[in-house]
Amino acid sequence: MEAPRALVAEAAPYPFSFDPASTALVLIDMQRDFLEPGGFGASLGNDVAELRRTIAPLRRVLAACRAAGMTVVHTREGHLPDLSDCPPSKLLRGSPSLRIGDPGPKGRILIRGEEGHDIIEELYPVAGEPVVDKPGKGAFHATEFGDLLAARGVRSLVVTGVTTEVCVHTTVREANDRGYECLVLSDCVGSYFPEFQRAGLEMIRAQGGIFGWTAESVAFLDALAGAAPVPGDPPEAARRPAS
Ligand code: C5J
Repeated sequence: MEAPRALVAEAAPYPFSFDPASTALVLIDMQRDFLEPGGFGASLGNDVAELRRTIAPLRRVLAACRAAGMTVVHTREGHLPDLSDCPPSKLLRGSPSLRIGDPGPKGRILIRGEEGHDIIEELYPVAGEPVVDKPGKGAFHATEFGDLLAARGVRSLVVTGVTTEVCVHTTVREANDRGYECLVLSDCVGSYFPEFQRAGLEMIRAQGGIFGWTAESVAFLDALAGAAPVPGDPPEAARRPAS
């Protein structure tokens, strides 16, 4: 049997070790309604540029994870057309100008099958990549997410997507409780609110990594490419053949 391949990414609060064979890349809710100009998020007055800056680094991470043969899972937040999976507490909260299920700029807001509910073209899933439709903020609640990770032997998650303080946080907190090691890529998660982005990332790595680790995507990509040292490896000089 092949030994697990431990890679190490520079991360905070300390380096993150992972085996690509048991690690999944998770892309949370990279949906048109959150990210595209003219979508639901923009119609509420949010600056989608705050979220769109995640697209370019996430495309590089997605390509590298696909090339490495890693598990890749996408999620979408949304509801059935009859809203039977949307609790009144979510439907009626606050007094937004548009509610879930109302006609929005890209179809009914957060309803499965509508244009705005789907994933942006730049990060569109390819055949074989599961897409988890979730009615809640977290990826585990009322979905097959936990089962599909277990079926693939996943133990670590590299978490990306939007928004940092809502669906990313909810998913990471629950994943942590379920025993997954979570690395959140700071330039691949986004919030409409810069102060929430900063605080959201700090909360994850506070107190010795209370929910997980954070790293820039380049650190993860370097590790995946084998650029970072592997624990237990002899130092570079010792690996060089004697001349
Ligand atoms: C997500 C939200 N995806 N902010 N949803 O974070 O309502």
